[in-house]
Amino acid sequence: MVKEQSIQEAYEVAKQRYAEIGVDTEEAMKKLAEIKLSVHCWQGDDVRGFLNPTELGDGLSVTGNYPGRARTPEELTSDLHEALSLIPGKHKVALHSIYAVTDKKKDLDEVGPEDFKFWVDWAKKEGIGLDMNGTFFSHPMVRENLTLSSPDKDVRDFWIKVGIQSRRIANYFGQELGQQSVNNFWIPDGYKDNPVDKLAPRQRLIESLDEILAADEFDEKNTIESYEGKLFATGIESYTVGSHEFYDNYALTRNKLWTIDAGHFHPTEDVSDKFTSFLPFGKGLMLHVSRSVRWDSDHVVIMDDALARITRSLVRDNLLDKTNVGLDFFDATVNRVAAWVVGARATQKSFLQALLAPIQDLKDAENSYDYTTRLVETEELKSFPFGAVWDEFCRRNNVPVGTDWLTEVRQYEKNVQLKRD
Ligand code: RNT
Ligand code: ZN
Repeated sequence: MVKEQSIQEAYEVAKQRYAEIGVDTEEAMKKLAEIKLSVHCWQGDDVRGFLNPTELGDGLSVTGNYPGRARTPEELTSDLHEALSLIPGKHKVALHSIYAVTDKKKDLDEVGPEDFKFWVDWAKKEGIGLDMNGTFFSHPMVRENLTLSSPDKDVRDFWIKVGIQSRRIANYFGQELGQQSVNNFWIPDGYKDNPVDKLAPRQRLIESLDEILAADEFDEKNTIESYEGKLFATGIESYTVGSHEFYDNYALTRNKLWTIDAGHFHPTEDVSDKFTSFLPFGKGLMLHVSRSVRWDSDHVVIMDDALARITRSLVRDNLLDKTNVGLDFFDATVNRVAAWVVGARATQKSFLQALLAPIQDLKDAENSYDYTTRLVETEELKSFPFGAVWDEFCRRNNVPVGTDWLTEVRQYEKNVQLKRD
């Protein structure tokens, strides 16, 4: 157990050190507390859902067989509760159509708000909001890797219904929980080999997406749509219908959000550089904070350079008001609750490190061409005692400090997860 007194003593020293460079640690903690993460439910059960749990496909894959996967709504909410109790602050949980809870035999295009009452009741109990994702994968109606852009009308119509229902569900979340539910659209559509026609699938996708939006008009207070592109996936290497430019333009022209998944770009591309290219024109962003290793591998988020660049850009350029920060990873080689906690806490730590900087001074140096100061100070900041501020933040939020949280996960694993067979 980390001693309360040593946390506070270390914090006082850190507070002094930061004050010397004009940084207010109390202010930084206040700002950090306002950053709500959208914690993805699918890390808990390897993206299977409850509707018709099949193997994941359509370019997505989960590897590993760590014991204790959640198999039912009760197990998944219990695991989520455990994870949320170890992450400081109040957050949101992101769902997918496949997490509908119903006794009736329903297909993916049939689930509606009534099948998410379980989740709304649970979210009310937890005091959190819910985000939504229509599920456009792992279903026999994905024909030859195509859904909303398929040349077959019956295929498109099926998925249009899924999209329409997802909006109704998200609107229900917003209404019931009193906070906007972001409804994210990602579709796997694409070709393994070189297409002859690159235009027609995109035109069909536009028509399908427009049809989904035209079905209902919802108050933006309750829900807004967001669109997530991708570079490629395994089996869909040559052409992705919903590319980044496609959704960037779709979001702009429909006044919706653009989703940037950190794993969906070329490995040398800096995703944080895109925020300030989109936001001066667009309504807002949704992020899927993820970690790609060589490709869109959806590894658990850690404090690496890519994450630091994301959080620094959002903080330094004051973009948090227009950005929804969600997580998206799925690793089945480690305890799944621990995965959530590591990824969420790493994201928060990285935000804190970004907040603990003399941002205006650095901007002034930059604007007066003093690149020497900029270089020296940003480099020095990396070894400032931000960890002591993080520990104090955890202590004040009544969550375990340091690796003490793992002791709790181990207990939970022994008493709950490992008892599942
Ligand atoms: C897939 C996208 C998408 C999914 C989730 C499960 O490449 O990142 O966001 O990971 O919807
Ligand atoms: Zn994603």
